Amino acid sequence: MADYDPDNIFAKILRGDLPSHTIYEDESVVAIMDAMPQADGHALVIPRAPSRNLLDMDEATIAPLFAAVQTVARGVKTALGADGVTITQFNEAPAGQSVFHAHVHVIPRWTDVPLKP
Ligand code: DGP
Repeated sequence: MADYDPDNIFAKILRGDLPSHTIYEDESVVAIMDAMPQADGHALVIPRAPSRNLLDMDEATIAPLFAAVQTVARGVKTALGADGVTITQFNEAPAGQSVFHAHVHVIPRWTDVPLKP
């Protein structure tokens, strides 16, 4: 597996070197609005720990990350009156990953509304 690059975009956002719209944070994660949303309210939950993706993630990072994913998913579903929530997470470029700091997509969904391309 390729190495972790500490100058990736999400590492810069976590350090405060780049702006973002934060919707949730705790000691383990920061959740921000996605800059290229596939639906209204599309958020990203980003662990503060420097993992490249789920494949190299420390076990201690996984539980608080997915607890935060549940919190954010419940929050955006309620706040936006969504009918459901899609959770996605990509590992390495062939699987669709484009930013190489681990993150989980939380995408509110409405009946009969497709994702934006
Ligand atoms: P992926 O690596 O394919 O799981 O998706 C990365 C996501 O990150 C993609 O939906 C677009 C989003 N994104 C890329 N650059 C930025 C940025 O600078 N700020 C924010 N908020 N989102 C970004």
